Amino acid sequence: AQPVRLSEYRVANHSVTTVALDVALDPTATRVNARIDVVPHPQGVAGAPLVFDGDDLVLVSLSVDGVALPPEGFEATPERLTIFNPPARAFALEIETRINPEANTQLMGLYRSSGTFCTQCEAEGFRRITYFPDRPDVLAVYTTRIEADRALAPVLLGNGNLVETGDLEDNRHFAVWHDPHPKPSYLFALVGGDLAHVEDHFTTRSGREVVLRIYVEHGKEGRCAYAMDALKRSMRWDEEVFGCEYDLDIFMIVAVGDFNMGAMENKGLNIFNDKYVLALPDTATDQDFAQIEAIIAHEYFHNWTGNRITCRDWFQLCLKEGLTVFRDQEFTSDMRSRAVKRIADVRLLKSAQFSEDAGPLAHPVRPEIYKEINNFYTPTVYEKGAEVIRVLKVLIGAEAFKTGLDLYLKRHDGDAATVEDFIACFAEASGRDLTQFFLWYRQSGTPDVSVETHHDAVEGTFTLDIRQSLRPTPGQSMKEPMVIPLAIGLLGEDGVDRPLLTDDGQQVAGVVALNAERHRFTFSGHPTRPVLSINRGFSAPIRLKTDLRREDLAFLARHDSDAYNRWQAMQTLATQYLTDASEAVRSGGASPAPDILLEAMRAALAGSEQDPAFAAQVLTLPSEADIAREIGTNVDPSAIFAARRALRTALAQSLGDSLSGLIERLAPTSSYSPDAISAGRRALANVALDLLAAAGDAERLAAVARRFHAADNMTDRLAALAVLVQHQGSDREDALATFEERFRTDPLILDKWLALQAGIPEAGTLDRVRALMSRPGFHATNPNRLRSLVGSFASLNPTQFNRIDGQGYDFLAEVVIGLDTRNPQVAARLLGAFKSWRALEPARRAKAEAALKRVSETDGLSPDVRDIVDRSLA
Ligand code: HT7
Ligand code: ZN
Repeated sequence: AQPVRLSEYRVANHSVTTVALDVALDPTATRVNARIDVVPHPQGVAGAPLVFDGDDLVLVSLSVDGVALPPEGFEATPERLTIFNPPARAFALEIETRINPEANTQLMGLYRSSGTFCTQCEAEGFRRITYFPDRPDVLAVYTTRIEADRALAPVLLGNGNLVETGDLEDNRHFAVWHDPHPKPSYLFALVGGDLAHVEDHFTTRSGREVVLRIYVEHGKEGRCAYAMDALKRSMRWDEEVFGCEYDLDIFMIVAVGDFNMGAMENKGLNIFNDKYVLALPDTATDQDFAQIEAIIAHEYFHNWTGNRITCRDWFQLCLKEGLTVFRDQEFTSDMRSRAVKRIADVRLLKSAQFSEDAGPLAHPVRPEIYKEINNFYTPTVYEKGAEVIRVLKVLIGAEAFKTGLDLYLKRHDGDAATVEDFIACFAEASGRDLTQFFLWYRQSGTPDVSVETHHDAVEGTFTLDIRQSLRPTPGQSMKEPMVIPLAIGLLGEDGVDRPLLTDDGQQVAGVVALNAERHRFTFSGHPTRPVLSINRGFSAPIRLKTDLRREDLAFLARHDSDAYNRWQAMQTLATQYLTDASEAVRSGGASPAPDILLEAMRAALAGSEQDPAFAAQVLTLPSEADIAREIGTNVDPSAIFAARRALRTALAQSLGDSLSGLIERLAPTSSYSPDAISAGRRALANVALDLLAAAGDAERLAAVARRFHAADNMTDRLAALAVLVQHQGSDREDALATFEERFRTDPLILDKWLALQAGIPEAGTLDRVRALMSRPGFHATNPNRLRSLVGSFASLNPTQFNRIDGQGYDFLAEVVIGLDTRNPQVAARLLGAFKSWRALEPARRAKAEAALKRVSETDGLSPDVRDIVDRSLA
């Protein structure tokens, strides 16, 4: 495939004002009649042929203004419709195509999920329904008429408001939906099937009565209450915080079981992976509840940031995704704990995005070239895209940020906008030149920032010498210094923040901004050495190195007024210890003593009941992947695992009594509720349980098994099972069998069971995963099943995916090759698990490279997998 370049953007030669679709649903031969009102674009090339996109389409008929086009007047291939001499005025194009939803295993365009007809059009799926200028800057008003056999599809849903329904001959019926808001084709959706629904209502602040409906498989209606409540809270919050009001008479969510991603924000008709809708205490964990709340909010918030204001082209993807992630993060912070949310977001950013930025798949938040757009729905576009907006907020201040955002929402309503349009609003609101800030969108890679401190007791000054650098990344060998705001504090011996005074005695706010490679900041009024707290709240997405001593980190973990940095200090302390210990395992040297870390953990444990959700984060050690990222090169996953296991054992031995006491005190006194406070208590108890069992003591494991059997909710049941599966010789097989038996008819719940087994850090796991793949109930084409089993194995089980014999890599390559012909999007995502292969030690690196080459040498790869494998090997 030829690359697409941002620099080559041109307006479409033909735009579209209205679309009337008439879709007669049939499992294998759906007929689509599209009447498309076309106008030559005033800025397009006059007299240019009309070229519409297609993908796997069969043309049945074609006419212009009601007159069939002669065969010499056009060319129709499955991928393109070209009309050689279209009228130089507005005209109506009528196109009939025939498609086969049943055979659509890519899950893009119109397909069937457990018998339900549904669509997925982002990014380029509409062209699999009809020929169209399938690009986000072509905005049109859509009317959709859907007809189907009533028994097959009693429910027929489309975008916008329902305007007509009726019966037809032969037990068929129809529905007509009209969406008055001009939209790009990627926001088109329709659904037809035999679905149940739950209904509620919302009155907007200007008095619009909105019907809310969630459609699910029959029998699942009882699992929708939490999602519905999250939707209503999202609608209210968006009005209150961003001034965004809903704009149709109905808002619908449809949950389906076969879905390539999490959910999709189609106008008025969101389609969701059922994993992110269905939840009851007995079927969903606290984490599932939190994710459902966040994803419902995210998709709803797209109604303004994405739908009312859409993207000019796919290079601008972060404009809707980064901003909408920023908005959903703010929502969760308001609904739950801001500090805990920040920690969770930074954990995700570091694990998913920093690793992407450090490897062969690194790309800017706004890419400038792509071959397959589906491969750019990445942590960089989403999570770093949100982070960059947070940097902007810190830089210009909350007030100017709000003014800028209000301006953006007003000025660009109805537009297909660019990142430049967005930033211009903040430049105007703040009166600042944001040219250098724009580098956050253009330069890939994570900035390295190093801080050296110097205390002069005689002068009473404390000096920070700060340096920034940015490593080369694919396609970008030279980098420019970025603007980096660092929130800081200086703590006295009493643990209290001292005033920040410059060397001439002026008090400054708590942020210093870098804009050059080196900076020196001197603070006065420090006869004794203060302890530096820097990058508070993770004010910039950077990799930070400081000269803080371990004692300083332990001090910050106890006293920092910034909760995020209290957590970060403990993480840094543990990461430093674990990187040293991993090196010791590798070299056969003596492991360092973990005394300071043990003491810091003991102190954290002592105060943990004041804020259990926060303490649960503090007591969670860095993951193996976190340590690998810190080590950076020549990584040996087995050594990391051994070092981490030894530390966990030491913690279990040293803190055992305190951990058991804590678990007892946190025992629930009332029935399960998914609220954040109760979830925080469960999280802390389960972190303590996991640590306590780490030494593998038989009695403690037996207690975990009892907890598993006694659990009255999925959070505690799964947490206990997760502990058991990590320990050979425990009751794990028995517990796994009990779980399977109890939930065997519920694939979504069995996904959790699959994921836990895929994560077992033992040599037998690969065989176990293979065996699980071939059990009768495992549908190897369903994305949720694949992600739970294969995705978890490749991404969450470092020792087994990175087996020294290379069999973990071979397995993934084999799955990807097999899946690619059916579902390239999911195959390409799974292949992304190789993203850190170059950081491995030589033996594993060679095996990983061989597996990637095997994929690369496979004939007939999809553009999706070809793109990932080529970039991975480049
Ligand atoms: N905007 C959506 C992203 C998306 C997607 C969703 C489902 C299947 C395929 C997809 N391709 C792109 C979801 C979101 O970010 O809100
Ligand atoms: Zn989104």
